[in-house]
Amino acid sequence: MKVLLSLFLLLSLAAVPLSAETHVHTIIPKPQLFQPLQGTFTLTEQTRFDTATPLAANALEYLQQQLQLNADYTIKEGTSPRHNHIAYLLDSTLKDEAYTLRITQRNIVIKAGSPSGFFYATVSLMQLMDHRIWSQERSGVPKKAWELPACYIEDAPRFRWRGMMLDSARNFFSVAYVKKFIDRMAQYKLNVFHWHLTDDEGWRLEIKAYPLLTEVGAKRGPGTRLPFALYPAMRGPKDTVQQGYYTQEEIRDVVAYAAKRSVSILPEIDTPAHAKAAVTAYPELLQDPGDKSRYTSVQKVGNNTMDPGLKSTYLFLDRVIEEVTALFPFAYIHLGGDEIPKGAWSKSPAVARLMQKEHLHNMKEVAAYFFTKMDRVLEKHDRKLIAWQEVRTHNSALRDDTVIMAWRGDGAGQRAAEKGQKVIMSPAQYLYFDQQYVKKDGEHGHTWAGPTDTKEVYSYDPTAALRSPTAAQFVQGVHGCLWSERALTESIADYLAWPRMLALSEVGWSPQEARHWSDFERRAFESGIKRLERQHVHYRTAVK
Ligand code: TNX
Repeated sequence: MKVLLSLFLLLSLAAVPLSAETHVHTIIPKPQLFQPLQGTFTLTEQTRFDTATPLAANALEYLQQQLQLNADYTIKEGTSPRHNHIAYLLDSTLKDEAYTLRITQRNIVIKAGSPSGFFYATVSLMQLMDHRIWSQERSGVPKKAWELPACYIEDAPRFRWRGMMLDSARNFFSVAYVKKFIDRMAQYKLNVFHWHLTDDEGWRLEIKAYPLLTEVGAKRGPGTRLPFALYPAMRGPKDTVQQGYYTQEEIRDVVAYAAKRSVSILPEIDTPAHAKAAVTAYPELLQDPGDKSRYTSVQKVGNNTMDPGLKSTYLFLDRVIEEVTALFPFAYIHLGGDEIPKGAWSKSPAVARLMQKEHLHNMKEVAAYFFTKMDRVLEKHDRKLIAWQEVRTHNSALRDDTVIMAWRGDGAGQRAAEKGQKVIMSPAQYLYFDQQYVKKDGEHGHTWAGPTDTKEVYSYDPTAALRSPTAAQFVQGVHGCLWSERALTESIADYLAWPRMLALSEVGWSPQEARHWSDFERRAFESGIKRLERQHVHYRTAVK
């Protein structure tokens, strides 16, 4: 039996085309082109850098900071001698995010046309170094010499949108954790941090015009206005107050931190549903006092929506968005739009008046009216709309550049792309990292869309289901979601996210035809996790 098994293993190994590349690099996500060259380059304190372009500044700063921590030196600027030298050169023929990296025994030459290109080249360079380079705390035994295998890399992403969502509403995550999360995204070339800042269970963003949003809406549990467990699936001790929000100053700091790492932040203000915290803070603005409807969301939260029949709802959101716009420079704002409960507004006199005036026939049309109006609000503030897929279903009045996030299975995203609508793929069965890896007692995570192990994430091809060849251009990219009803602590959040985020990184970046699980598995589980260990990430160790 053993002999048979080894024979089988040998044969299956032989069946995988073993390019030279498979042996020499451990870069995640896998670059488009990797050519091994002869020899190694050794980076030391004597190495000099040379850069004629300010576009490389963030990349260089990142490398220097890691060297300072782990080598106890930074490298100095200098153009000669022309060996033992790293050059950052501007090449404007290279598109945003693209780069080339040539390492020879004598020199390193990095070329890019954008800050992100320089940053990604640097991240690849660092992944070729000993994994000690990734440590975030000062090393007691600094490593002085760093060997790099000579090679040539040409690289650019498959998708321009490679996102990851963190839900700070259900469970609050500290600024320090959010920064770590963003930093790790950047290390794997993920470029959009989607920050779920409001939900039934909490409003986490300071809004100067409406202080009660955080005074009332950022706390839940005994003695507060929000019960601890709004959602029965919510885990955690029910007898303590759970609270937290981000001040505007903290937000600015996080936005700047992310920008240095080529990560944009997409803020989400979930409307009109998933808004129990907001409607509890400002019931007189957001709910019709004459509304006798009683309803619960799919997650069993009662009367959790803003009323689209009230003028004050739009005035409120307009002012909130004005502040959000001042904080987040990204071109898009996410307005939620998911899971409007059945029965919402059914007895709202304000909605009845709206329906009559605007000739709306049902609640779907009311929701469509709401989003059309909100899209105009965003337009006024020079922002584009992103929303969960529900928003497109009955609405053709949204601007063409509206992007939907398809989360309910693969089909919705596919249909949107085929209709020529911009879409980000976030199918729950592959990319919801709040789901269990495997179905097992004691395993962290939800069960409704999973289980989803790392291999399953890796197997996802965002355009595989498309029937028309022109549809692929509407797929903007991919997006993982870490909802936090069950991610109670940072270490559980880490566990749920890693190593699945390594797989996401490659799904979003690497060419489909270059992706093979066995090759990824080696890079991820032999080297990728060593880097995570260096940063004390509580990743899930088991492959299965
Ligand atoms: C569905 S996906 C939700 C979230 C939950 C998540 C739990 C979506 C747009 N809504 O409110 O947190 O499932 O997996």
